[in-house]
Amino acid sequence: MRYTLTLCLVLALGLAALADEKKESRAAPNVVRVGNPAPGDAPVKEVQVSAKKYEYTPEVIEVPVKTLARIHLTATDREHGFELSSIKDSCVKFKPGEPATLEFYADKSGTYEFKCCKVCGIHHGRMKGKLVVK
Ligand SMILES: [Cu+2]
Repeated sequence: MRYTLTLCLVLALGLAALADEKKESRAAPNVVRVGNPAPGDAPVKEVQVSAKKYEYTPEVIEVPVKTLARIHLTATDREHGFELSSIKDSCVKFKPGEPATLEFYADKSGTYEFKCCKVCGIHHGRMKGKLVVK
């Protein structure tokens, strides 16, 4: 009997710890990190990008190499997406009033195309821009 009680207590504590962990990982639901992880001491460049049918402002983002680009995405008319074409699973979607942030550590210089990854209308396919790392 005592053994069963102890076991129940241990299980309950374990579940509570699990629940806590889940809460923590959900703390920042709208930040998506893509690509290689950034070293802890990497400089950060904050960039604001707004999206509407069918363009991003700005269309060209410049980030110094070996910098963490923290790209804050807002939509002004309807839901849009932002995806780095050459980076797998980098699509982030965001709606008016529900911004999102994409973090990308630019460890190599080059030009990364980005595009909308949420079908947003007839000219969705031309909604593109460039992230220039130099
Ligand atoms: Cu679109």
